Amino acid sequence: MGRNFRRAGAAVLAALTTTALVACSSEQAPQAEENGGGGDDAATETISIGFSQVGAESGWRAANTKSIQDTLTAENGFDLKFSDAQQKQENQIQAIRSYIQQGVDVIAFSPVVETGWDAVLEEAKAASIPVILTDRAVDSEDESLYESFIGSDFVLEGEMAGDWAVEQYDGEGFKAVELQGTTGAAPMIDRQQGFADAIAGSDIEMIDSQTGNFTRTEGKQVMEGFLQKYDDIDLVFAHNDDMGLGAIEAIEAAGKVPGKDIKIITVDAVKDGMQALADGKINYIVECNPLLGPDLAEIAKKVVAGEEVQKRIVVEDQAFDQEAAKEALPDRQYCRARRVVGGAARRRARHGTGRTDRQHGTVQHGS
Ligand code: GYE
Repeated sequence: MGRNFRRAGAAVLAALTTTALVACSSEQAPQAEENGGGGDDAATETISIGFSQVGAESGWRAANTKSIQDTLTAENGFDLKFSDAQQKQENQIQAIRSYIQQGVDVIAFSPVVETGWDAVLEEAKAASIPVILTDRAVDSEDESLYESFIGSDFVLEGEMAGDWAVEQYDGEGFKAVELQGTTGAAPMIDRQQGFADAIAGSDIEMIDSQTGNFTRTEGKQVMEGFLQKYDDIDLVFAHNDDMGLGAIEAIEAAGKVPGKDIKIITVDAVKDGMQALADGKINYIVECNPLLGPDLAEIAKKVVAGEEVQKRIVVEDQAFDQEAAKEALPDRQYCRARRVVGGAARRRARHGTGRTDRQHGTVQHGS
């Protein structure tokens, strides 16, 4: 249902005009300029916001946490209460309940898994506290339980990874394995689906798939198991860079050359992943932008002001091969202009353009 919602939401948004936003790196978030400024703006009242983060499982998560903490500052008009759920849904539910009790103005969270949120979201609704989802989706059928969902299109990310695999390797009878993200998490479910859809019809065969929980350690362990079980793996699709980096260690320990004997495709494009790509140990990375703080700040302000907000804000991602990674690396700080656009419009645009346009299209990295 979560995915159905995302599709439906995307269709609704297809009519919306593309909005250009600037998501600049942590040192200077756009909200600071728009809202921090003078301080004598009588309309500016501090917004208390409770944020329940998934955990600290990956480089992506660290960048996401930093973006939120750097943006939702007192200077920008926020009183941020932040908690780390250590990848446990019960911790998130507890944190949300405590924010309800404290009577915060807004609750935001990145749901570790898709299912099981209705009860606590209904409690927030009963207390008239608006909820904003960031990064990951919930599968609630009642869309009135939250105001907006800000995050990437994970199905599309999986498709972009799979499309590239097919372009590069179809016809070679490749055997692939998959390192999945956290079981039941939206990016795990969607990236798996997108990749599977993209390779269907090619001769790339997915021979095994297991969760590495989005961490480097577990990615390494799962890859070690795969390497013991199969001696003919050609390709790894890891649902994030960290698991791909763990897989590199396992492959090297097994006396094989990552990026050559065994090709690796990952998602995220955090700095360590990009370095491994530039070094030729990873072959391709689909980006997932973690800088959601500015969008969250903007939506929270609008919600508190009683303004209408978009139900679905899709963050646009690009992808990198080795050359692109080398170019982007020197000054890569996740600072760039990016566009926020309804998913369906984007999907249409994507199908109307080639891979090159998609890769180097409207989004720019660097500086
Ligand atoms: O890809 C992974 C992180 O939810 C998009 O979570 C996020 C994912 C990201 O642990 O590295």
